[in-house]
Amino acid sequence: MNKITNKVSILLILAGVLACQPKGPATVTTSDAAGKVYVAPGQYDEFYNIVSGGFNGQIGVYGIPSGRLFRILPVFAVSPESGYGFSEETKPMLNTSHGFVPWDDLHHIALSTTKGEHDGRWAFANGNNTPRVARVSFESFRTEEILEIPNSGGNHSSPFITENTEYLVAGTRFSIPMANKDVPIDSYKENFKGSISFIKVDQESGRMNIAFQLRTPGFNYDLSRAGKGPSHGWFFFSCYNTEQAHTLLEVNASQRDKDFIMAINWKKAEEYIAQGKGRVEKAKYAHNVYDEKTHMATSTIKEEVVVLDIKDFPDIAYFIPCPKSPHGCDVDPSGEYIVGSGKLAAMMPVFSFTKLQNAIANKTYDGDFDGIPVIKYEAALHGEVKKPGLGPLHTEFDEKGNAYTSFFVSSEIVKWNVKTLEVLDRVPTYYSIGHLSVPGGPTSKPHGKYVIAYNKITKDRYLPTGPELTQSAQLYDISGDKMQLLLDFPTVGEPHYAEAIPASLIREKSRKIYKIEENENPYAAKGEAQARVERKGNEIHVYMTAIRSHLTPDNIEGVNVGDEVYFHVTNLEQDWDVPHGFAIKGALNAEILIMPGETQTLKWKPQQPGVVPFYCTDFCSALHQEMSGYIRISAAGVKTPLKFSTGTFE
Ligand code: K7E
Ligand code: CUA
Repeated sequence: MNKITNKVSILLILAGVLACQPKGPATVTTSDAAGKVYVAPGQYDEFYNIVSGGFNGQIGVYGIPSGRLFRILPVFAVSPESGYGFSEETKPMLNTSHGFVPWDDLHHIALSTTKGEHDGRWAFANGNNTPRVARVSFESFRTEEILEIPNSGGNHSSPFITENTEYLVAGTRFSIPMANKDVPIDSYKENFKGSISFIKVDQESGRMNIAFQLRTPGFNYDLSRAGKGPSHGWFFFSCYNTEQAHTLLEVNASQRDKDFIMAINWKKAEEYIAQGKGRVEKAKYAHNVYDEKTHMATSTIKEEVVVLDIKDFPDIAYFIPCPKSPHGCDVDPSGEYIVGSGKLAAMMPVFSFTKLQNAIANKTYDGDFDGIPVIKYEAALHGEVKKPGLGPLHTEFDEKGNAYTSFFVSSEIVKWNVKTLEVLDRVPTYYSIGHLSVPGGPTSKPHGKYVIAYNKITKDRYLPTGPELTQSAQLYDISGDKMQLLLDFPTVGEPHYAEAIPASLIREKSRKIYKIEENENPYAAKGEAQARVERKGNEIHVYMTAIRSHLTPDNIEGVNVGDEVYFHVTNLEQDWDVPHGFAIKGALNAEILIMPGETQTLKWKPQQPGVVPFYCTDFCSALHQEMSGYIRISAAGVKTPLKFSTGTFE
């Protein structure tokens, strides 16, 4: 195809965005559908839905089938609600080699698995913009760890996990010159490289560290899935821009008829690393860990990574041709089939792992790219799904051998059989679906029952709220032959990937309190007797306690303009669901919300003399409005004696 006709065909497909949208809003009124999503007051949902928030840098936790939002978990975003990223204890979580980065773009969720099945231990998520991965605990529903990824130009093909959560991968979306090399942009072909990090996960603690990085050819790495069952030991990555364009990618990265799926034999890579064949390179990246005992995060800057260049190790990597800028690259529950979703392709190829292995054994190659063998398309192909829809993005699977693919352009979910490749059903989405999720869909044992669509456009589905409308999800019943729309529910941020997991795997272990006797925060006051105020030069440390319904101390004097005041607030409660908050006028950060048994610290710099009130922000008891105090601020140099008390009153 020449450049012009190719351009035209792209425009035609893009025009389809308008042409193919379902006309008018579809409504669900049957009591049948309503009954299927109704969770009566006091009843629990069957699934947790762990949903990425995209550009809000957070994770939303919803109930399925009700669609109710339970919590927003800050991950790569500061949260004025909880004080995450504002309290002294949590600031280090957002440290990077660039300094404090309070925001990121969170696209993908990976729930930990054992033997390919959900185990309810952790959720992992990527930061797309300043490359990072995070681990969230399903005990505390908090971000416990963030690891920065060096040599990456945008952490999009991440995080995807192996069967037993041995590794998660972090592949760069944009290729870049490594080691911050200053080169002309038009030297892309020569100087720009890709990079895939393999992050080892400690099975006890969940702690992550970069075991090794693969240096790969310079193009864009979009998405990935690990093999499972027979294909355990392999990873598959969708690659686009194999044209290696560095400008107007819209056109220039859509030239080739086929891009690639990159198949990586990570067990082989692991062997080479064990044999010491990796090369140690300098790289600067932050590793941030939240300690449950001290209630404090620490940030460590690391200096090195071990690198394997895939072109020097011929049996690590293979390219499988895949039509037209593939986005999703999904592996079915059996581990035999790999689905490529070319955004601009009119069909979807399904590759066979067995055939891929045969092709490698017989060297059924179609030349090479940068020294990496290119497998003959037909040799790895199980078959093509014909005329499935327009703009395929992502595929999930049920427990019955069916696949569900999202189509952005034709705005629909299409159900098809993985073995026969026959299209079985299609339903419209409102509108322009991105990711989709079947509970357990990426695991070896899908839980099935529902498919949830995460849509990019909601116009006319909800009450308007100005130029910006809510993002949304839609829930479909997939228990029968035909998919049935049950529910629309708004989501916070822009949802990309999400996973749903049976509530039974998480519910029981959810943490209720932090035991006060186990609190190892060095600034804790573990009883009112320990509450005090200490001056250290111009630092004032207030060791404060909170219990219904007073703060100790609640009268403080002897602080001057120019001092830095640290309020270390310990919540002495040992009851579930009794947090206390702390806020003070003029603070340049936020409040802190302290869980039972926990200590958190808010820093405050008084700017002017006077008496300033502080108070609890969480309505904790009938006398919550009484839970307050005063701090007296004297002008710089005025010698007001340091004094603190609670309950002294004439
Ligand atoms: Cu939204 Cu996974 Cu970043 Cu597709 S990606 S939609
Ligand atoms: Cu404590 Cu309100």
